[in-house]
Amino acid sequence: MFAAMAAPVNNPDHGFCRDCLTFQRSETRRCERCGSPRLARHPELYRLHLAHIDCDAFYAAIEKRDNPALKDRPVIVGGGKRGVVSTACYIARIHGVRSAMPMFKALEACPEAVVIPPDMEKYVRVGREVRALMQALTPLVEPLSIDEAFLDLSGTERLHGMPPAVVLARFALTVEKELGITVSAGLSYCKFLAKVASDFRKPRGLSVIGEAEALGFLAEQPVTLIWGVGKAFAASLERDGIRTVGQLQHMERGDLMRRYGVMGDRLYHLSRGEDDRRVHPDSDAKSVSAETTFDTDISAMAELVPVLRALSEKVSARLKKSGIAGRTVVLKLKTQDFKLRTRNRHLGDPTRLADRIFQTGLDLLRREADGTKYRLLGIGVNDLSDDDKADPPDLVDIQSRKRALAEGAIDTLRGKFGKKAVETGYTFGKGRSTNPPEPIED
Ligand code: DCP
Ligand code: MG
Repeated sequence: MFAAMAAPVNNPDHGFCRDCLTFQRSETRRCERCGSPRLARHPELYRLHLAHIDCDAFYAAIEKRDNPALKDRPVIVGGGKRGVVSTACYIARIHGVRSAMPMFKALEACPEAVVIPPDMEKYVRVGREVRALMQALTPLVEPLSIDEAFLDLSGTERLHGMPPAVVLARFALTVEKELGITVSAGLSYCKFLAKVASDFRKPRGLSVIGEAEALGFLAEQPVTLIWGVGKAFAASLERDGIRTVGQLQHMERGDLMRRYGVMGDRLYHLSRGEDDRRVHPDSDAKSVSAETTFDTDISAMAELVPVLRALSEKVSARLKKSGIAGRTVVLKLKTQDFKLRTRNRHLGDPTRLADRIFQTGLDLLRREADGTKYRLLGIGVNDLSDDDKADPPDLVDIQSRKRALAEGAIDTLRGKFGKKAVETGYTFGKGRSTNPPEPIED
């Protein structure tokens, strides 16, 4: 194995084999030891430490694992109430089948496909197993969804006896052997480019974007590569004549911010490969949240707001019951195409009040209500502490203070007469007329 080799560690001229994990001294096309063509080589290979790992065709890969007869057949996981493709295996993708495609279209493109209804319980279980293997590599694992996470592998070289690049390759082999599915990994110096890299050569990819090549690489890319630039925003950039990241590299920060606000700042930095976001380890156990998935995707504030209010009250009730409060409010949205958006707002002091959670969430939500259709909305707090220092009356402004007092009164009434005794203006009547979905708690 790698660690046992008397290897010239960190010599950038040496690549390694992704199948037997041995160093490769020369420019051979195949591994000198096992003959594999899967060699990793890059001038910065042994210096980079920020990784993004994403499982390949996740749901479909699990179904193929569990039924070997499907191995060489096109497999689509999906259907059910929404009637869309959740994912398709890479064979079905050759025929043009894609996630979120209506099932009838997918079957037009690939009539011979085997369609399997989703088994979420199983996928969640495998997702957890993948995560446990990640956490064995570093405590700095930040999950983004069921099948992907960022990992900060800096400082782990001594622990593993090998540089992060090799740790990643070994991880991929372990997942294949132990869990029977495959992953792709991206390695870079920042989150943005690590995520871009992991998508490069799927399936079973290991791609590297180094610092030296970042600017040149980015210059060639379409603006949609930038995290947060969806179809609608790309269209407005296009109206301003901006199509490539390279064009953004030539614009000034002030100009971008004047035109596009906070997003302008992001465009400025990310287009230049500047991203200092750190990897935040999984903080599930340290947060209280509630979320709901809609029956049909929604984009209108008028429909999102009452749900946000109901969820905020739910979170607040749980905080109050446990005698705790949170200092950071987290808004979570999942778009129609399953992209997760989380937005945080740090409060001056911890809160347990539904109204403060709601108002903060509302402020965050307004920025995201850009016509995007959402399938999931969630709200929560983290940075938890005891509630003795929560919502100090002398720190909140007069309006919030009034609302805090009102909320205290509502709590007392609900305590006496039950949950439905008082409904606020935001949620009043919604339960009867539009049948809002029940929040699902984390
Ligand atoms: N998913 C879904 N509907 C979507 C997108 C994804 O139900 N529109 C589910 C099914 C996927 C899983 O989430 O298997 C992970 O999403 P990815 O975007 O990572 O897609 P895959 O893992 O399926 O494929 P890839 O190899 O492109 O990562
Ligand atoms: Mg995936």
